[in-house]
Amino acid sequence: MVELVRMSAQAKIEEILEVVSREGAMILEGVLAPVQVARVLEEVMPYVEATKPGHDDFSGRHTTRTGALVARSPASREMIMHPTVLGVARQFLAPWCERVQLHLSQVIRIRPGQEAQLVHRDRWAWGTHLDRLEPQLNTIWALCEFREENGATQVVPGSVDWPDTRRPEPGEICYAEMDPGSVLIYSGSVFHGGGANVSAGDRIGVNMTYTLGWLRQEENQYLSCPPEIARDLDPELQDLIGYTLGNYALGYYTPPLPPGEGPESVGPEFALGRSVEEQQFGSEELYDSLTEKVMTSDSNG
Ligand SMILES: O=C(O)CCC(=O)C(=O)O
Ligand SMILES: [Fe+2]
Repeated sequence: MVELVRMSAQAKIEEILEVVSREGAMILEGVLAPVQVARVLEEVMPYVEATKPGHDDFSGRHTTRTGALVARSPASREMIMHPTVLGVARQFLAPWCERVQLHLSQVIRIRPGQEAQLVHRDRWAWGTHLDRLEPQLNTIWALCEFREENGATQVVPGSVDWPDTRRPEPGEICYAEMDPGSVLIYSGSVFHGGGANVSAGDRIGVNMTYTLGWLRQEENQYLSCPPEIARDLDPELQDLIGYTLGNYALGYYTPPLPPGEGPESVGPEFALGRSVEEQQFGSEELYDSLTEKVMTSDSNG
């Protein structure tokens, strides 16, 4: 029988990375205290209750998906910024980028009667264009008990190297059963999907995912968390949702003001009232990192 590796919240980032790289997924137990879980639920449930179910089989006709969590839920920001989880995301993605960004924030509520979701790879958000790199590191935080009966996430450990066309046999699938406050950590390459809910209650989890700073985000953070809201966030979270350059020449803008009244080509931090030196492109650090890479034969394959 296949099983997911489990570790306590005290596990080291390197230990978690080793398992996620090999198996594609693992469970970190007891990361949030019951009081934190209660705070997240209190903040998000009014939005969740008002959310209509999906319109197709993939999003789930008995599943609700509620986003913009950075803007809506201060408690959920602590999940995104959790030192171990964010540390895993940063290190997992580091070989393929200079900066990491939030890809999406979403409460997924699987309601009674929901059938199992198609087992898939989250990296298919970009189609099948990306090859030879890991574009994504994902989490699903349990806000209630996750059991096979109520739709605990189906996961296929070890499926990271499978061809896109392969589908798992029932015996290759296991279920991310966990208690509230635990978190499933999985890569964009592992096959997984929401489970069927044959119980009488809702399964409520929070999907927070991270991606390379140079890829398009699944949830458009500039619209879900516009500058007037983002300007009051912790600067590290501002950077993480995308209000910084993704690389030396990636993501600058020009405030469209009358002649001479604003700067030319600044980083998005400027839109949040953060002082940025007037600059055409990014920092010296990003320039140096880029020039070093293009000068070495390694990165040119
Ligand atoms: O809710 C879950 O357990 C997983 C959902 C999922 O994999 C997805 O919607 O991409
Ligand atoms: Fe998924």
